[in-house]
Amino acid sequence: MTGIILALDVLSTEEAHRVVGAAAPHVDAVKIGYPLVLAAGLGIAGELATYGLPIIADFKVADIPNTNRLIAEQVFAAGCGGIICQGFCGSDSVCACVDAADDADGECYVVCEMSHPGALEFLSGENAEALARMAVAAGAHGIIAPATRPDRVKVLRGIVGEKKILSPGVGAQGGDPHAVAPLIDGMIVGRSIYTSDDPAGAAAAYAEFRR
Ligand code: NUP
Repeated sequence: MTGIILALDVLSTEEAHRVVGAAAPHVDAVKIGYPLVLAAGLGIAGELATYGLPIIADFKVADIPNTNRLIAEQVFAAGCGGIICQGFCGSDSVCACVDAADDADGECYVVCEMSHPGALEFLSGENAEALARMAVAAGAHGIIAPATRPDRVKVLRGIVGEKKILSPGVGAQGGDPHAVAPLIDGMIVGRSIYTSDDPAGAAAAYAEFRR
């Protein structure tokens, strides 16, 4: 069983409020990223926080440690409770995000294996497993692993133990929520909720996976 994290990749403040206003009772957190923040500004994080749900910033931060820290500090100051960073820049870059998260009583999640087909070129297999080991050593609060490959989530779970696993890829990307739900802590769902004419109903359809 898992929580539902709404991936809010809509392109305006109005649309963001419309979808979150409808879906909020049926989800456990909201994930924002470049599409919405570039369209609406980072201030949207504070606005959405008023719905009472944790806001996770999916900026897949991937820079040198100093720049990562500056980015993460902005994210937490804006009202986010979590940040997603890439791991492939190395443990010092990840630690910069983890430290900023700890300072803000927030959480940092490290992308280990991505959900799309192209991830199999670089961001899977042994590379993903090394990233997961590093995320644990860096003190990250959790990792991102693909709902499109439950077998890989199982392998990564064996590495990260009790750390949280947030998993995108059900719905529009074709992942089976029943297969992945028992393996994860957060199911990230975007298009199948926010493109629906009835975002509340679409979010409620995932109720069986909430704990
Ligand atoms: O590996 C990843 N796959 C992925 O889809 C890592 C991610 N952070 N995401 C994000 O999850 C993606 O950017 C989008 O915001 C969300 C999935 O949305 P959807 O495919 O359910 O619409």
